Amino acid sequence: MKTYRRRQMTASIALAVGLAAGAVARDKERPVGEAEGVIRGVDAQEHKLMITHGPISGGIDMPAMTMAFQVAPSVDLSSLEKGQSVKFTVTRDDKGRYVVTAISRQK
Ligand SMILES: [Cu+2]
Repeated sequence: MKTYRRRQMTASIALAVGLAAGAVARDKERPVGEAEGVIRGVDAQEHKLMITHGPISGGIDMPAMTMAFQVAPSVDLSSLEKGQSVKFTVTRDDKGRYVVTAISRQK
């Protein structure tokens, strides 16, 4: 009985590790970068942000510039406004467009 239970547990852990590895593998397919910037414009209609950003580090290599980003539907834009300093995470969608997936306000 004891052995049986342990085997069950091992199987569960193996499954959990397998799932986690799968998630990491999927993430690796999409490059992820991080940068700081300043909001230049908020387009709530199109769910886009114009950001003057510093160099993007991580899996996305981009020098500092001002550009428009698509923003993931899960990100709330209501607390962001022009002039706000932010830190954000960006990835690329299936069409290669840059998409902000997380953003936080800096003081
Ligand atoms: Cu850019």
